[in-house]
Amino acid sequence: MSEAKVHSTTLSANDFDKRLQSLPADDYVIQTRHDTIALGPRTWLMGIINVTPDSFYDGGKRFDPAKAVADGIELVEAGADMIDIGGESTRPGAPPVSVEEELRRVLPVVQGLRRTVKVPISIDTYKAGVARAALAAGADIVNDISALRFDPEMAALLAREKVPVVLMHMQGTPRTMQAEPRYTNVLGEVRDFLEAQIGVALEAGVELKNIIVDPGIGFGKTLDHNLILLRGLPALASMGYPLLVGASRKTFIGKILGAEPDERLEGSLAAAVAAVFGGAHIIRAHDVKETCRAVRVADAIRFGMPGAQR
Ligand code: 7PM
Repeated sequence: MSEAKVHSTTLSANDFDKRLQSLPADDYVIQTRHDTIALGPRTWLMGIINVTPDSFYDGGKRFDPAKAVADGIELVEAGADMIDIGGESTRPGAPPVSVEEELRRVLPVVQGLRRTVKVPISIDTYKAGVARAALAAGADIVNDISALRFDPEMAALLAREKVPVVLMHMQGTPRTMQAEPRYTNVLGEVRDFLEAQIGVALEAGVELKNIIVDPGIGFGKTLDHNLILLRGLPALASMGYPLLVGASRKTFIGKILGAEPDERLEGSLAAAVAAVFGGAHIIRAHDVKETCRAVRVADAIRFGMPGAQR
């Protein structure tokens, strides 16, 4: 009869306490031009405003700037810690948009929200021209789904403006990414890609405290790839940069549940909670009120209540 292997997993009370103390990412800081944002005591929530006629979930609803601004204010009231404004759909095969058209869509919304909300505003664009104008209009953060690959001017702009950037992984381009996503080791390749693009950013003069990384859930990934990435988030969190995760209403949830985008709320909340436990610092979500409630409970389990003894 073979003997079952028994590993000692006993931690002294003191070791256990140390492990808990080291869990929260207290020293993760993002430096905007106006604020020092201490990530870590709790998970931050990025609410999404798409100012596009063709976005997969909320497309069309917010094409009117006044409506988009009103919705942004509502997202902040619902608990968004920052707002991400995008003017070009990144849906596979979506038509590209010119700088002029993208600015026509997003600038009034950036201006309107800058006047009315205090939270940081992120501009979702891979075009340096759009980022430049949005930053001048009061945006604080650039969310670049190409991680500096699509516009050779982006890195220098970010360095000059000293603003935080989200470097997101995508295999290929929005047009091609879902054709036949292929990896030998998706987690390792995403990590290597992010390290490489961090190198590009640093080389251009972007500061360490301005870098946020993101595995790009749904961007050139199969269902299995997305699940491996979400399961492997600790390997990305351990890179040492603030980690943003966007799974809200994405196709992989639809595939698991057999659900259309408007039936993906519960699945999105499950993914958000999984991301919190995987070490995500920022969750990007459409349904801010619901995600905020789910994440607050996840945070309390993970970190304890604010001010409580750990
Ligand atoms: C099709 C695929 C349509 C993906 C819409 C989407 C992310 C992002 C988006 C993300 C960061 C959506 C996305 N997703 N930016 N922009 N991370 N940093 O669901 O995961 O809104 S667009």
